[in-house]
Amino acid sequence: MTIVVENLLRARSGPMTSELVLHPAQFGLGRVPARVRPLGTVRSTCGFCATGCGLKVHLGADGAAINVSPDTDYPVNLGMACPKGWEALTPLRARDRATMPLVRDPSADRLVPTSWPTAIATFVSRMKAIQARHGNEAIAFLSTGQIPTEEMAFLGALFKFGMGGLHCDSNTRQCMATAHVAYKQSFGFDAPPYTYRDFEESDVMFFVGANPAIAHPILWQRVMRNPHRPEIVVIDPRRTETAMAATRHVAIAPKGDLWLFYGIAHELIAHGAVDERFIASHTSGYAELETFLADYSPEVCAEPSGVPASTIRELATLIERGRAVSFWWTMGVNQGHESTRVAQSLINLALMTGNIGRPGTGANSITGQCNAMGSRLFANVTSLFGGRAFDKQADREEVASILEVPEQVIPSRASWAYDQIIDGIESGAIRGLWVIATNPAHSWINHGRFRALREKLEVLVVQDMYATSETARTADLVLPAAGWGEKTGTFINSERRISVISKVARAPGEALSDFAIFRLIADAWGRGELFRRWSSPEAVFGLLKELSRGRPCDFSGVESYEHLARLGGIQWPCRGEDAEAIDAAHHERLRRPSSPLEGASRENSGERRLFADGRFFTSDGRARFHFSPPQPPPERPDEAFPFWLNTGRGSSAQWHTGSRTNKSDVLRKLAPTQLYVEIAVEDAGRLAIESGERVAVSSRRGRVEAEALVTSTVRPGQVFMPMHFDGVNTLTLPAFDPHSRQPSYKAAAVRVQKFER
Ligand SMILES: Nc1nc2c(c(=O)[nH]1)N[C@H]1C(S)=C(S)[C@@H](COP(=O)(O)OP(=O)(O)OC[C@H]3O[C@@H](n4cnc5c(=O)[nH]c(N)nc54)[C@H](O)[C@@H]3O)O[C@H]1N2
Ligand SMILES: Nc1nc2c(c(=O)[nH]1)N[C@H]1C(S)=C(S)[C@@H](COP(=O)(O)OP(=O)(O)OC[C@H]3O[C@@H](n4cnc5c(=O)[nH]c(N)nc54)[C@H](O)[C@@H]3O)O[C@H]1N2
Ligand code: SF4
Ligand SMILES: [Mo]
Repeated sequence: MTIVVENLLRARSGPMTSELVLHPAQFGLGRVPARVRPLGTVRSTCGFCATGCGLKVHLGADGAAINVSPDTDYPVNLGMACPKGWEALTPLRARDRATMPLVRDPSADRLVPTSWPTAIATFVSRMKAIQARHGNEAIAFLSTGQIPTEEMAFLGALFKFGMGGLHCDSNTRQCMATAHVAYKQSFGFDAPPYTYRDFEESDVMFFVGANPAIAHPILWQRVMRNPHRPEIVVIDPRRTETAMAATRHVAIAPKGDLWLFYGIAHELIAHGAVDERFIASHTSGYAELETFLADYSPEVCAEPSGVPASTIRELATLIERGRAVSFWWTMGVNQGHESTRVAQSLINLALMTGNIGRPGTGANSITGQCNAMGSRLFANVTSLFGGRAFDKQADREEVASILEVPEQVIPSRASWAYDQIIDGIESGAIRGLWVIATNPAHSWINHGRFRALREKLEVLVVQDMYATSETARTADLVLPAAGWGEKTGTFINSERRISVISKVARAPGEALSDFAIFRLIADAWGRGELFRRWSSPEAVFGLLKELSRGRPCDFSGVESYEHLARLGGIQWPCRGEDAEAIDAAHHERLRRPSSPLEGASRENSGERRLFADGRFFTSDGRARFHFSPPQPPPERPDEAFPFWLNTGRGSSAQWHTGSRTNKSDVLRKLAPTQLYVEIAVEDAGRLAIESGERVAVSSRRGRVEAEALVTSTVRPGQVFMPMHFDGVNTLTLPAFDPHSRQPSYKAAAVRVQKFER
C-alpha cells in the first residue's frame, strides 16, 4: 500500500504536460504541422459550466501554468470567456486547499492530518464494517457533474461492481434529472438534439426558466450573434438580465408553465398550425394529445399561468410564423414539482410544429455543470453505462463482456435517488456516506435536515479540493483531491461535445486526482484484479468508447485525447465511419481564412444536430407525446407565509456554493458579498423595508437574515434569493417531481420581516 502511494506521489511530480501540448498553428492559424511538439501552450476546457469553453493555458519555463486565455479557434466560445473562465487557475492556488488526508480525532472532535495509507485503510475498514453489520447496501455515495467522465465511470464501477454497493446518486439529480427523464421518455434516449450554431440560426427563440446572460454567458453571446433579427421570448417570473435583453418577457406565475404551454399547444391546433406530415411520419400519441388539449383553451390557461389569453395567442402566432423555432430551457423548468411534464410540454411543441432536426430548431435543455452530460451517460448511477438499464439482463451481459467482469457483480436493480438516500439515512438504512465533489450541506434542498442527519451517519467521508466546505467540515474523513487543471480526462458539454481537460498544474501537498484515489481504494478493497484495465484516464476512455459503441452516444470513432484536442472537441455520435468526415470538416474550417469570430458559423463546420432524418431512438423510431393534467404546487403562499420564494444564480462570477469562486479576489469583487433578498418595490413599501436594510426571511422550515434589495425585477408577492450563500436551502421545500425526483428549488412559501434582534 505504502509503495503504491509513493509511486502515485512520485508520478505526480513527473512531466505535467503530456501529449496534449500542441503547436499554436494547430489552433487555427492555418498551417497544421505534421508533428506535435511542446511549446508552452496547452488546450483545455473550462471546468465550470456546461457551455464547455475552450481555454488555452499558458505555461512558464518550469512547465507550470501561468495564466489562461480563451481559445480563439474553439468552435464553442470563439475566443470569448466569462469571468470564471478567465479566473480558472485561481481556485487551485487557494490557501485552504486540502493538502493532506484528514481524519476526525474523536477525543478533540476535530480533523487532524494523517497519511494516505492510514486514510485509505480507515475508509476501507469503516465502510466494510458497516456492510458486515448492516448489509452491503448500508453504504452510499453522492457525487457530481464536475469531474471528468473517466473518474465518474471509475467511481460508479468501483462502488457497484467492486464494493458491492447499490445506492448512489449525484448532484446531477438537483440539476439535470428532469431533462434526462423527459428526453428518455420522449426520444427514447437522453439526447439533447442541438448544436450551438442553432442559437445563431433561429428566428424565434423561447428561453424558459433560463437566465443564460448570467448562467451561460458565452451561449448568450452566441444568441447575440444571430443575424436573423430573432424574436427572443423569455418566460420567467423575474425580469432577469436575459429578459431585459430579450424582445419579449412573459412574467409567468411561479410554476404556471404547464398551463401556458398547453394553452399555446391548444391554440396551435385550433389554428391548424401544426405540421401534420411530420406528426404522421415521426411521432406517436398525437391523437391522445389532441383530445387532452381540447380542455386547455387560452381562456382556461390564463389565470393559472398568470399570462393573459391574448398573450398566449400571440406566442402561438410567433411559433406559427417562425421559420426556425427553438425552445431552450434550464432550471426554471427542471426544478419543479411537475418538471418532467413541463419539459415535455416544450418537446411536444417542437414535435407538433416540426421544429426539430433542422438548423435553428429543437427542444433544447441547456446543461448546468461542466460534465453533467458525462454523468448522465457514464456515471453508472441512475442508468447502467451508456444509457443502458440495470434491470435488463441483455444490457448487463453486454457491459460485463465489454468490461471483462463477471455479470453477477452488476446489480439488477436501480439505486435509490438522492432524496431516498437522505431518507435512508434518517431511517437507519444508510450508515456510511461518501461525498465526492459536491457540497450537499449547502446545496441540498431543506438542508437544515441534512445537518441533523449527520449525527445519524456512522461515517461520513468527503473527497474535495478543500476541507472548508460546509460538508467537509463535518466529515469523519477528508480525502484531498486534485481539481480541474491538476489532472486529465474528458468532459461532455451541452451540445454533446466531448473535449479534453489537461493537467497544467501540480496538486498541492499530497492531494491526489480522484482517479488515483479510486485506484487506491480499488486495490485496498481487494478489487485490484477486477479493475486491472482501469489503469489511467486514457485507458478508461478506451473502455468508455467500447461501452458507447452501437449506442446513440457512440463515440467509438474518436481516436485519442490528442484527436479531441486537435479538433476542438468532437460531438457524439462519432462512429468510426463518421470520423473521416468530421476531420475533413475541421480542416476545411481551418483552411479558409477569416476572422476567428466567424470560425464556427461557416457551413460544413463539422457541427451536427440529431434527428435530421426524423428517426428517434425509440423502438419504432417515433418520438412520443407525454402529458398529464397540471397539479397545484405542494406549498403556496398563504397568510402566514405570503411570498413565493424563488432561488437561483445571482451573478456570472459566483459558482454554486462558492467553494471555488470565493477564492478569487477578482470574482469576489464582481459579486455581492452577502446574502440578499430581492423584493418588489410595492411589497417593500408596504412593509416599510428599505434597500440595504437587514430583514428576516422565514419559511415553515427555517429562518435566515438577509439584506433587502428593493427592485422592480421581481413581481409583488415574490422574492428571489441567490443560492450562493449558505442558509437559502434552510428555507426551501423538499418537494420532488414524481418522474425525475428532481427537487423543486424554486417555489416555497416564505415571510419577510424587518429584522429585529
Ligand atoms: N455564474 C454561474 N453560472 C452557472 C452556475 C452558477 O452557479 N453560477 N451554475 C450552473 C448550473 S449547475 C446550472 S444548473 C445552470 C442554471 O442556469 P439557469 O437555470 O439559467 O439559472 P437559475 O437562476 O437557477 O434559474 C433560471 C431561472 O428560472 C426562473 N424560474 C424560477 N421559477 C420559475 C418558474 O416556475 N417558471 C419559469 N419559467 N421560470 C422560473 C428563475 O427566476 C431564474 O431566472 O447554471 C450554470 N451556470
Ligand atoms: N436553492 C437552490 N439550491 C440549489 C440550486 C438552486 O437553483 N437553488 N441549484 C442546484 C443545482 S442545479 C446544482 S448543480 C447544485 C450544485 O451544488 P454543489 O454540487 O453542492 O455545489 P458546488 O459548490 O459546485 O460543489 C462542488 C464541490 O466539489 C469540489 N470540487 C470541485 N472540483 C473537484 C474535483 O475535481 N474533485 C473533487 N473531489 N472535488 C471537487 C468543490 O470544492 C465543491 O466543494 O446546487 C443545487 N442547489
Ligand atoms: S461560460 Fe461557462 S464554460 Fe465558458 S468560461 Fe464561463 S464558466 Fe467557463
Ligand atoms: Mo446545476
